[in-house]
Amino acid sequence: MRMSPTDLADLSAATLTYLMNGTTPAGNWTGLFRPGERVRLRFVNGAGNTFYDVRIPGLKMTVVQADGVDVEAVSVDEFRFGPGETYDVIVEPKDEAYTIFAQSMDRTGYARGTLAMREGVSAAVPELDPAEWLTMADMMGAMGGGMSAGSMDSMDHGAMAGMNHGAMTGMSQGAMAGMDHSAMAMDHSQHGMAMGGLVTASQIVRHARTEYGPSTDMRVDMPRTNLDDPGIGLRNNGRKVLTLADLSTIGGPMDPRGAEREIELHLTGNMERYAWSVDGLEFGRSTPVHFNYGERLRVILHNDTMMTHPMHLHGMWSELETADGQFQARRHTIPVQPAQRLSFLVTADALGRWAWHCHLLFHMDAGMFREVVVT
Ligand SMILES: [Cu+2]
Repeated sequence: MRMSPTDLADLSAATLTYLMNGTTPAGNWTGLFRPGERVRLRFVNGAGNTFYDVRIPGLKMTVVQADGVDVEAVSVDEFRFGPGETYDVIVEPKDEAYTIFAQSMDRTGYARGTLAMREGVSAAVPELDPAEWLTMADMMGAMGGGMSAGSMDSMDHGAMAGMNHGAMTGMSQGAMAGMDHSAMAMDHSQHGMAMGGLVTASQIVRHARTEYGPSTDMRVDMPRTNLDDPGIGLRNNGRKVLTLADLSTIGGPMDPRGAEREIELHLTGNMERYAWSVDGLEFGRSTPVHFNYGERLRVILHNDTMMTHPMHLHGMWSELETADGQFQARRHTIPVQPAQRLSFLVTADALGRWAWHCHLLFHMDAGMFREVVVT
């Protein structure tokens, strides 16, 4: 947990200018529509390293495709997407102009354009939402969803020496209700509270270097498995925000077979070193993952970090399922949230060597990348 709860993105607007179709917010890219038209907008996150939260104030967006695959229509006010992800939405504009607003996940800036009946008109541009700090659920998974402030009093304050109590005020109080005291038993001999000021807990075990190596500084032993969390900064904003649980690919899975085999991989990192890896191994130290040609397999991704990683498997579809194995959606890029564990089925129908990586390119470049070989 050696990570700041405000560490929401690798790069901010201090470094980046956010663009829509290559145009700055001031440049105001404008798409035209005729009165009465229904308009299909294809949003492609072509950023190198930025998650965007997209909305068009005044318009409902009906999501009809994810990653180019038809889904059951779902009406939302907003969606979050990471590099590589694609959403198609249908809107029915009635006013003269609407702002297409895509704020970065860390709330330091935005890309912006206009949907208008004619050139030269624009609508109000919203303020950036306040940045929310990562919560217990983001950092500790399932157990993080159950802490109460009162329970904090019963903890050994000695173990909390050095903790920045001010940091607690930034945490979600809702997320702290109903903590299981038994689960909170802390191994005081192991946890040093060296990080930026939040409580530690039993299910985050910092493994010895001999076990996980210098590329991994934390592990989540009780991950979240629900798919209906819109993510940090979007949970209680009064808008209907798309989640993975809302996606249902029309026609169901491409292959009716259940999984014949399972592969589990952990998404790992070390925030102090800025290291990103899979199972604690950067690409350069890893060996390929092997799929048997023609097999149907379940891939389990377990995020041991506090960032969301849009995981992109080349060559074959990733068919996302719920925690109890119900088919959800066919994707080529699946965002895995902090402390989340999810799974998808793959039919290994493409012989050869394929890339599989986090689509945040700084993470990919640092080593959160594996080769898949299908033979
Ligand atoms: Cu990543």
